[in-house]
Order: sequence, then structure tokens, then C-alpha cells
Amino acid sequence: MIPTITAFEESPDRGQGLARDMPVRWAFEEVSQPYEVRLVSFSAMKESAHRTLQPFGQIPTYEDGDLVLFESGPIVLHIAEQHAGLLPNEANARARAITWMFAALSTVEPVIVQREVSMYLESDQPWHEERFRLVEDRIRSNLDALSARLGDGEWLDRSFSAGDLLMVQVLCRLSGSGILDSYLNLATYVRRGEARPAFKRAFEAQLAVFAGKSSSQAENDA
Ligand code: GTB
Repeated sequence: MIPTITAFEESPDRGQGLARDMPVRWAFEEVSQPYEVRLVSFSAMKESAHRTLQPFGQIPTYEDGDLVLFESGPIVLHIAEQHAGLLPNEANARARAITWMFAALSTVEPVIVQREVSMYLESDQPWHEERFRLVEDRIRSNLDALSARLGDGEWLDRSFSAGDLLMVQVLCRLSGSGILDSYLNLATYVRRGEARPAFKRAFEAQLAVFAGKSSSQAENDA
């Protein structure tokens, strides 16, 4: 059975790969597994049929037979555990790769999301500038540490893993902020991730939705 995921019918990022179906698509592409996409509108996401799959009324979800998952991180982890290519076989290396997945989603990403919240929802507040500066300082502090750890390595722990996939995806959210410009190795790391054929296929598939095609139509066109 081919798993089905959900994605925005109309993504606010206009197909720039920032919505969270992107890491799931990328994971499927890395392990060369087909997947189907069901597009959902903002209103459908809040209805009980979708909330049965995703209690918070969000995308992405994952359905494979009886199994329903939500949250992009666990979905990527499940794909990585089911298929070779995203997690090392050796137990300690595998545990470290999973650690980087959590680091991406629970340490690096939350502050980046706070920056977006501050920018889009709090800009009219009298304390906005001070808060924004503090949030950017916290992002830089995380990036200082990440950059030091990556050094001149290609990936976070020897070979590419689901940890890199999620970390690159999280860092992509800083595109346009100028923050990554101060971290040459991290900017190169992100470009290295984006240059992977699997990333490109995933990106094109979600961009095709914005361009008014379903991903299956895009595949037929190819
Ligand atoms: N922790 C969950 C996960 O990782 O799966 C978060 C899921 C989530 O935030 N989903 C968002 C959603 O469904 C879409 S991705 N939002 C609808 C809602 O909450 O009503 C977040 C997102 C949306 C848009 C942009 N953008 O336009 O740049 C970037 C990221």
C-alpha cells in the first residue's frame, strides 16, 4: 500500500518549501518510496474528519493502512525506520542521528518560529524591537554552537541522515533573514542539502501544487 500524506491545498509560502509536508516528501524521496498526497484546505483542516488524523487541525499527516501519524518529525522517523537510507545501521550512530532530529525540532526550530511570530504577529507592539533582537540573539547563539560542531564536516555525523534532513529544513526557514550569511559553513551545509536530488524532487512536487497541479499530474508530465 502506498502511504498518503496531507499538504496545504494553498500554501501561504507559495511553494517555497517551508510548509511541513516538505521534510516528509524529502524523506520519501531519499528512500525512493512512492507516496500520495491529499491536499486539504484551511477549513477542511479544522473539521473533525481531519482532526481525527491530526488533533491540532494541521498538516502533514501520514496514513498507511491502519497506521495514522501526525507531526512531521515522527513521520520522518517512521519513514527512516521503515526504509534504508536515512538512519545508519550501527546502533550508536543511529541514536546520534535521531538525537540530531530532536535537536533540529526541539532546540533550533522553536526560536526560529518565535522570530516569525514576532515579525508577523507582534510588529505593532511597543516591545517588538527589543523582543525581536532578543530572539535573533538566541538564534545566533544556537547557530554559533551548531556551526562550531559542524566545523568543516559535510554532515552533522559522518554520513547524511534524517538528522541532517530536518536540520537543513529548519535552517531553510532562515532564508531571507540574512542570519545565515554570518555562518559560511552552515550556509554551505544548507546548499548541500538542497542540492540533493531527493530534495529537488520533493521541492518540485510541492511547487507543482502551488502552480495548480497535483503532484501526480506533475509526475505524469515528467
Ligand atoms: N509540529 C507540527 C509538525 O511538525 O508537523 C507543526 C505542523 C504545522 O505547523 N503545520 C502548519 C499548519 O498546518 C503548516 S506548516 N498550519 C495550519 C494551521 O495551524 O491552521 C507551518 C508553516 C506554514 C506556512 C509557512 N509559510 O508560509 O512560510 C511556513 C510553515
